Amino acid sequence: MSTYKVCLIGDSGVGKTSWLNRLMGEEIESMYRQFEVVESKEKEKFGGLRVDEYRDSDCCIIMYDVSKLLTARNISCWIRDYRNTCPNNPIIIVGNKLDLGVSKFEKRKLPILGKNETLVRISVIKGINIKLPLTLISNTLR
Ligand SMILES: Nc1nc2c(ncn2[C@@H]2O[C@H](COP(=O)(O)OP(=O)(O)OP(=O)(O)O)[C@@H](O)[C@H]2O)c(=O)[nH]1
Ligand SMILES: [Mg+2]
Repeated sequence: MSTYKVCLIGDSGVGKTSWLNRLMGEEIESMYRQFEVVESKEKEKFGGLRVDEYRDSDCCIIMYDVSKLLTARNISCWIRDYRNTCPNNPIIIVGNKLDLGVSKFEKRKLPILGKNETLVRISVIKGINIKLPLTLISNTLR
């Protein structure tokens, strides 16, 4: 079975590490074993990953916090950062913290999605849709 390399980036505090930890706590079905996820370093607002880490990846997850508008507005910066190295790979935009409610003005802050860009909303804490980002990736890359 081939392995998919996934870059996981997004503003600090949106829940990237929590999501990875939660997934690891799940009973891992064989399908999910094929993912190798590299998360951007802690507390680096626009740190992102290294170019060589982007270059090796098959796709990217950009996480934001549905209750924090600034993190939605920053998605386009993260897209640009990844697209500099990987113009055509799929990007899954993951809005986390659905349990806190989606900000009323979110729609205005979200970027217009391009080809190969999909948006899903999840809640790590409530366990809503937490496997969906990986399912979408495996469907897209298959
Ligand atoms: N309400 C709520 N809080 C969440 C959820 N997921 C994560 N959190 C909280 O968000 C905070 C930040 O989570 P982290 O996983 O450390 O965020 P991160 O994106 O890894 O942040 P950096 O490593 O600094 O880039 C923690 O206090 C989590 O408990 C969620 O679904 N709902
Ligand atoms: Mg983290």
